[in-house]
Amino acid sequence: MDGGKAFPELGGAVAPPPGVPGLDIDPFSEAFFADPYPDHARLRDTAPFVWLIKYGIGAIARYEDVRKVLLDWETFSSARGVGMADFAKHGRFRLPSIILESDPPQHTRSRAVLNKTLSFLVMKSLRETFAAEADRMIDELVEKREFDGCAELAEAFPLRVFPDAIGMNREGRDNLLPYGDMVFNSFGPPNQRFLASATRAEAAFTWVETQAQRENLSPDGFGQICYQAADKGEVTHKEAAMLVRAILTAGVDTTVNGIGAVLFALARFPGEWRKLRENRSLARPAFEEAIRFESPVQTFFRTVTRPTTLDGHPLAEGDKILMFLGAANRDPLKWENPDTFDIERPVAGHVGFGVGIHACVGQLLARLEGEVVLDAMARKIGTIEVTGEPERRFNNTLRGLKKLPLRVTAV
Ligand code: OVV
Repeated sequence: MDGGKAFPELGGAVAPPPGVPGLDIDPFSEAFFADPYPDHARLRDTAPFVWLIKYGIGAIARYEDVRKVLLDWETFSSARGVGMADFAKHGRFRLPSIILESDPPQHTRSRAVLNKTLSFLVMKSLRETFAAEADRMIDELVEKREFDGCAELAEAFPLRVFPDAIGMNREGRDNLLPYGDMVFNSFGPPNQRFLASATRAEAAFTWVETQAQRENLSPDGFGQICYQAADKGEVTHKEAAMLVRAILTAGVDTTVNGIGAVLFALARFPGEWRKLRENRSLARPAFEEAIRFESPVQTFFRTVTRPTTLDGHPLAEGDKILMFLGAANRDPLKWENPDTFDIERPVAGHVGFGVGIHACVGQLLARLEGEVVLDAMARKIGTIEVTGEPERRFNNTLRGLKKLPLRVTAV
């Protein structure tokens, strides 16, 4: 592991500051992951700013507050890490990301390059290939009739199209999911879940660094766009490698859980599946609504840079704040029937991709993947049903399944 201490020393029953309600919720426990919604409601209903006693950390779960903090990057910094660990106090377990874990002006330079790398025009160039792969994959699954919606579709599709599109080697692609799983676990507390995933992905550290080098990316993959920007002096060549690392880290587990979310939702809400079959232009809105409904990325932290207040409570420089994106996306003060999956609702403004300068830079890629899969399904599948108990995959940041037994019929 590179840089600093491997695991931060954190947490430990810190009493709330005067006037801030303390809650005994552990948002990084399996009990919470199994059904976060009652606790999300407690977090939202108790007060705008609450205290998580177990970790000694302040938290926000209402839509308006989460949005406000996300938009105010000057007060709520990402540069000391967007996980529970504060880089300034606890060290870091990998080299910081120059996009995720940075503020302007560094962030602005990094972001400009990734905006180009993952632009609308680049996505347009990928669409035909992605759609053809989705068609092929759905044809096979319809033929099979019964399959695991996770392994055989939600994971299989991104793993089929993403590595080729960025221009990766054939070897080592199996590192992508364990590496992402570890990094997304690292944003939570240093619990057993994180330690176990770090052990599993130990070898992936050097692999990801090597894979991000220019000579290991094919000339026609979109990873090269980062290096072309470096040739023009927009970032250094070392930074280009760091930006490719960011795409490799953030680009797979997220889309896997996004596609998993929409499959699971459509299987549980047959009325919505019917609407999609009747009107394929709902493919993109359906994916978007699934991002709101399940919030594959559940939480991120920020670090306070200067004295400020939240709900009237003073915050000091160095305080960490936990933002519940998933709770904000189901806040009844913002959303009508928030717990209903409705592919025709006005879903704009959800914070599943964040908002502000750090809003997901890969969201066009995520939407493209979601859309082509749903479009192929709507043309080829008649009915979808869940045939067995779905199993959750537990991660400190990501919400999703590891198993989703499905049966489909042809149209
Ligand atoms: C959004 C995200 C998640 C995980 C890693 C990164 C970004 C990164 O920049 O490395």
